[in-house]
Amino acid sequence: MEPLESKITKTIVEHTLKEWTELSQVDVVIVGAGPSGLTAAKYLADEGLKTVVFERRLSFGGGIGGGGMLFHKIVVEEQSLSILDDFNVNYKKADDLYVVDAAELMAKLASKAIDSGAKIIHGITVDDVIYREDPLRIRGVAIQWTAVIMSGLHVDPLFVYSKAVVDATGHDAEILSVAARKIPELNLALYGEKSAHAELGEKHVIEKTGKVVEGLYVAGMAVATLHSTPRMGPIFGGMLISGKKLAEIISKDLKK
Ligand code: 48H
Repeated sequence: MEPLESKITKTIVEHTLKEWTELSQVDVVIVGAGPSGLTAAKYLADEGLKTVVFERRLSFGGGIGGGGMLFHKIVVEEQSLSILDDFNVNYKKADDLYVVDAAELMAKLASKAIDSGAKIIHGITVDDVIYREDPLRIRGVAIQWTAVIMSGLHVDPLFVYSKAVVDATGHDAEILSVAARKIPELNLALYGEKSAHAELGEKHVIEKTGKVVEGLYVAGMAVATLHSTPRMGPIFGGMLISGKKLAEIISKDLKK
């Protein structure tokens, strides 16, 4: 009889490898499992698009978990309530704002994205993109175990080929940064986010969400870093609306 220990190993390796084989080519790669990335993932998966989210950490939610200065609540404005409803997230009216529990938001964004069919993989850092010329476009990402990056070992990455890549990495806009630095033909410049102006910050992050260059899209706080728009603090409606808006844009682009 096969010992339990060997069964554990075989089962995990076999099932993981089967999924990784399927993930070598997808419709959409989302980098970052923060609010914008998870929201985009759910709505893209709802459209039947094969969507994978790579998250560097071993957790979901990005900046949600920190609430506002570690107070475990965040706020949203009325315009994002329909998204909270789609994710079954509870909220309480407080004047003209709505208060949401940070842990509930993180858990439910992830849970609904997974239920819709998006695959979320933790412990993976995206550290480069794939590109093609004639016409110039982004065609996927290079991925590495976060643990390998932390170890400082020289290990070559693997690749995931895709029709669209989403930078949902937050303040650092890491994917846009690497593309701007390593593919100068893209003429991509990041101007850095502006100081706090919550109202304008929310407005601009939503307005400027979208395609950056062919195959490369931006959502969430990375939009502010790209376009030099203001930060807004722990009001998260803009992040959710940005994620949903981007899913609509990509779905349209991929169905052309
Ligand atoms: C894999 C990566 C990589 C990488 C980063 O920061 P996030 O929460 O991002 P958004 O844009 O969805 O939400 C921003 C919001 O949390 C915020 O910071 C706000 C509203 N700030 C306002 C203010 O005034 O400060 O999530 C990004 C996620 C994180 O989980 C990272 O670990 C992950 O992306 N990530 N994953 N490969 N190269 N870079």
